[in-house]
Amino acid sequence: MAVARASRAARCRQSRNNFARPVAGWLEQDLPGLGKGYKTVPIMNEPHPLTEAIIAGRSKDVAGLINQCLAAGEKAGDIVEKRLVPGMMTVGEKFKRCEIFVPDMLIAGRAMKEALKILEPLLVIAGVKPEHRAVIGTVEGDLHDIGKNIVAMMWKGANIEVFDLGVNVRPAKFVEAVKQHQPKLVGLSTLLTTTMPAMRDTVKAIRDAGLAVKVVIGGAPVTQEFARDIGADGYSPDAGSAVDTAIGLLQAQA
Ligand code: B1M
Repeated sequence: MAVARASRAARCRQSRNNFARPVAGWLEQDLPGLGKGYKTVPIMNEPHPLTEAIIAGRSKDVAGLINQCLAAGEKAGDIVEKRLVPGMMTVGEKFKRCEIFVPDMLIAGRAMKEALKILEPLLVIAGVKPEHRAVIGTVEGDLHDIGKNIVAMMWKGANIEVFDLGVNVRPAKFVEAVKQHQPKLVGLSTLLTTTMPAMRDTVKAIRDAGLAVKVVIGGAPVTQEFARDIGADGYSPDAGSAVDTAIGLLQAQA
């Protein structure tokens, strides 16, 4: 029994190491440091009960715990950044260490979405006419949308009308959406090292189509250096700074 468990964990570690390897050699060359796979965070020792609920995927506990945070005077944005996001980071670390598996990530993802659904109305200004427009999406091949959804929410809260194209978005679909909605800003998100080339392809497609938009990229594996390399106009490491980057680029265009 113990031998079977050990060999399962060993197989898991082997396959995850393979996954983390850079694609076709070019990333390692272009981005020293990415070869190790991913930015990582330590697992929290004593997480907040809300963070614990996210890690354990206890969706039904989320509303009550959020209300407790709000009653204690915490701001919605701080609850996202300080309570929820660290929970997902811990989930990622545990997955990488082969302590949990894809279904556990899915369940944690559901709890996170439940929490964001509750907090969204508090983050978005209601009834104010948006000053700017943006298109956002997760690039082709990538199904992760939690970070992208938080950025979309924060942008809406900063008075930007956001057209969210969802996940696994082809470069041509970004081009079509820009033609249709005429935004001044496009946001691209990716969580996988293997889909970073799709981000490059998307920026290229937007440039080749001659569209006058600023492109901001983000997501755990990407960096400022990568943004520069693929010809994006901006990079943000988190949703809070994605607002500053967006506003900076939009004002520079006005
Ligand atoms: Co996936 N997954 N996953 N996963 N998953 C990661 C990304 C991973 C790091 C886990 C790990 O190994 N430690 C790893 C990628 C490794 C790598 O690429 N080197 C991984 C893997 C391997 C996979 C699969 C391949 C697993 C498999 O099937 N064997 C598979 C791929 C599927 C696919 O996309 N084709 C997969 C699937 C999934 C689920 C579907 C189960 C689920 C996603 C649910 C969902 O999104 N609806 C899932 C989850 C939940 C995760 C982790 C645990 C959490 C992701 C998350 O929501 N983070 C993740 C580990 C991790 O992130 N540490 C992991 C919280 C979120 C708030 O952070 O998205 O980084 P993040 O967003 C931040 C910033 O990055 C930034 O702002 C956000 C808020 O501050 N940001 C932007 C993001 N986008 C931005 C855009 C901007 C600006 C800033 O401007 C436009």
